[in-house]
Amino acid sequence: MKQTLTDANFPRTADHRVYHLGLRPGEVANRIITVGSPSRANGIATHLDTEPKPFVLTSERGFTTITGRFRGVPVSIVSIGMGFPNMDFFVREVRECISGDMLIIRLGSCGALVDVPVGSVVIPSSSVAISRNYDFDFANPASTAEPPYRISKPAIADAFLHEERRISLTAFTYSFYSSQGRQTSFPDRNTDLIEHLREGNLNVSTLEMETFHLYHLAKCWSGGQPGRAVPAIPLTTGPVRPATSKTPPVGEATLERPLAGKDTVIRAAAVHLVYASRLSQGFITPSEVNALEDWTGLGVLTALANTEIPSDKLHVETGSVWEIKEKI
Ligand code: R1P
Repeated sequence: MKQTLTDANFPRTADHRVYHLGLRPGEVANRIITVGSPSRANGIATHLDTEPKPFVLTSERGFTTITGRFRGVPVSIVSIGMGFPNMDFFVREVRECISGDMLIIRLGSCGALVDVPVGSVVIPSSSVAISRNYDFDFANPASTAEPPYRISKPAIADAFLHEERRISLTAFTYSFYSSQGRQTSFPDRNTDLIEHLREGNLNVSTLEMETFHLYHLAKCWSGGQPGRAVPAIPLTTGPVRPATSKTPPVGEATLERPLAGKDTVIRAAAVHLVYASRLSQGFITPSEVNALEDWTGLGVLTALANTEIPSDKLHVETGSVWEIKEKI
């Protein structure tokens, strides 16, 4: 930690940078692709416009944000690492840096439980969470009536990306190993987990580690519908209150404005790249990864750019890193 933080409730630096992503208002756009690895983020960023030069920030905690324009539309690409805690940091901290609506698409890798070749693309319309049950005694399974794993109700994607014919269910897991049914040296009591997930009433198609939490938080923000008033947050230093359109540039003068804005939504969807087949045990090759990430990255950028956000639900451009300044 290099800079002094204020406010234990929602830590930020004096210049309004959030604690873990290191961003401040004006550095992250309303439309966002989130990925797991910096190399995927950098590859997608090659499709951004050259003007203005994309802004790049890697935080001390390893989150990388690249913000620029795609065919003139402001977008950010954020690499968050792995797992739901990092998804939680990302959604909550970015929410405090953006006024208006947020469109988020996760472009992530997964393992497939359905019979598709590696390199396939799956668009999940919903996701269930599989969690390790800490009340189960893994060392002495006979001593408890608890199940070793718990499966939640589904969380639903926003309809802006998926289409009816592409409906599939993904399972989000807390571990790459135990709750994805992988066999390691630990007594994880998971040998029948994959079969259970493939059964008719669940019919899970992919396994990964972030989508459920993204869908769940997006729904939690607004119930998926406009109309929810943003509550006041009890911060001693006040939340970052970035400006919306027709307001002064981002900075001290904007800090008295409402956080995020009234009646805003977070719309979330995901695109899953099948890196591993849990049926054939096949794994994608590095050259297939490059081609697949490039093709889907361009597709996701295009989908984001083509999805409308009302002009009064866009973050102000003046003072942002995506502002196009006239050359003198
Ligand atoms: C595990 O290898 C990681 O890959 C998948 C999982 O969800 C987990 O984060 O996604 P990413 O490729 O986006 O990181």
